[in-house]
Amino acid sequence: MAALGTSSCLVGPVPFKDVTKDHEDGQTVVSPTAEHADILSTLPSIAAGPDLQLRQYQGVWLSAYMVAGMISVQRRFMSRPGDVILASPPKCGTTWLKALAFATMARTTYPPSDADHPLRRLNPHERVPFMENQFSAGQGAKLEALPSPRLLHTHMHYSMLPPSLAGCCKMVYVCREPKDMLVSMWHFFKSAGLNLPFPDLFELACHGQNPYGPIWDHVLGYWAASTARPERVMFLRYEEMLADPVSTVRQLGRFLGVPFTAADEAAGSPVDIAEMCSIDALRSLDANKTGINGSFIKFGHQAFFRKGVVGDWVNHMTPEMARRFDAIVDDKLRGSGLAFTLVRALACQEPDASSLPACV
Ligand code: PAP
Repeated sequence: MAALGTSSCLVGPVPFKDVTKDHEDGQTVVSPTAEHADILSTLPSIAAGPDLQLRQYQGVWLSAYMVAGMISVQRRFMSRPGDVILASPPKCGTTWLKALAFATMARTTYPPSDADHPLRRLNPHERVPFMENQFSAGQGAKLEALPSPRLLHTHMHYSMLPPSLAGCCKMVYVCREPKDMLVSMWHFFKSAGLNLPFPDLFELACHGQNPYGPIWDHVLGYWAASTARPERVMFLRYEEMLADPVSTVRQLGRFLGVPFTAADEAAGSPVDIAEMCSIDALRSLDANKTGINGSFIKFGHQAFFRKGVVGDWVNHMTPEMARRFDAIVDDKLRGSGLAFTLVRALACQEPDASSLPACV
């Protein structure tokens, strides 16, 4: 592990867990759910199964716990020049993107060949903090402890971001074919013991009421931002990443201002990073086989590494369900220039990079 001393002399990104453990102060903080109880009590609410109540905040369906964290992000998060924000709807490749972006940005301090690379000893979520979750847990101030450039993550819709963040940070967004996202979400909740039958989750999603939904609003917000300001917002798709992870690593390097040099290429650096971050490599690590993530709902680290394929929805939806959901999504995306049409054809096939033109 790199020597950590005081965080002020570090150059980021550094693993969040390495820094914050020096800043544990045992202080009791007011829970954001209590702090924002007046707002929470006024929000429309629905039950997503017996175990999960969702509130509608700024048009988005969320647990009260997450709403509280997002309000705190909106009011308190101080962005800094150089911050890099990874953004995504849930279950669309966040964990993988965290691993790839960290390994790419920090490769001078932590070469992929390093046996003690943070990726080999920490779960990706312990390296790159989930902002609203930190705030929900009353620990938003810990983000201040991270040296610049900070690498942070959010599931917030683009429209919810504090203006300072949307205005000055580089953002990398990843989305995924929505049916696969839903299936992944269902398995994830199930792994934590939540009772949410798949048909119920599906029905909620058709009405835009799944957790973090409507999914189309999430995707369209970042899509519009990336087309308006491509130098600020990079738009990735999980299926494209799967088809060619090495190209994704190179793209990330260019976008984040740390392009791979000819010497890096000769040394195999992009290939090494892609291999180190592959689902098989990550899921085989002790750090990802054991441990718990999450404060409100607790998820085992292993639950973040399930199948990692395109088209698993065919094992959970009837053709009629798929047609209905596709039609809803197509209708919402119409005219935006973004579609999931080609990705759908890849159901349960190994994706082929040549068959996936960008964002069609
Ligand atoms: P999060 O939003 O809770 O952080 P996220 O990481 O976005 O979850 O999504 C998890 C999905 O990414 C899982 O998909 P599945 O359920 O369809 O299998 C998980 O398997 C997949 N995943 C995790 N790591 C990788 C990886 N290195 N390569 C490819 N897919 C991955």
